[in-house]
Amino acid sequence: MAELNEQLRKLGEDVKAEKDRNTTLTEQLKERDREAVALQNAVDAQNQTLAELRAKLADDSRKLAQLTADYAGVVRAVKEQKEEVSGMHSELGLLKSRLDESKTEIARLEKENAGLRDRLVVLGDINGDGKADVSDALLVLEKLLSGADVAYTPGADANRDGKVDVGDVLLILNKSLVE
Ligand SMILES: [Ca+2]
Ligand SMILES: [Ca+2]
Repeated sequence: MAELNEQLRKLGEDVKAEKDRNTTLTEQLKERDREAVALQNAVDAQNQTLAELRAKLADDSRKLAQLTADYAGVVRAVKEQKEEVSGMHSELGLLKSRLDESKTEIARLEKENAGLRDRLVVLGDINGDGKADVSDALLVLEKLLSGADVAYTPGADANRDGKVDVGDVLLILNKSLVE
């Protein structure tokens, strides 16, 4: 009977020990669950951060693409402006040489024109009949004697000394006598 009691007591101890072990295991399992939840939360947070980073990267990529396109545009514009400046430069050179040619041509024409004018003016012809004779000499003389200012005309300045005076009258007379 004592032996049976002893066996029962041992069995009771074993059961208690097994219960304790189960309790410990349950606690450990609960702890594992808490850890798993915390881990899952950490993973979720990491995924959130990762998603934000990916979005930022995509945004930065778009900005970079835009900047690259803008830069390419600026490079093209500068190149075009350089070509434009170069074109304007050569056009300017062309215009300058044309201007020089025009100046030369104008000088030549003015000289030619002066020559033509000289040929048109019959020296000593005051009344405009195309020849210098006594009547012209008398006209100049009259004006000189009247004391009036004698207006300078290329025709009246027969000796071409820049003024109209008696010297021109004499020359006109001489010419009219010779012709
Ligand atoms: Ca005349
Ligand atoms: Ca004169």
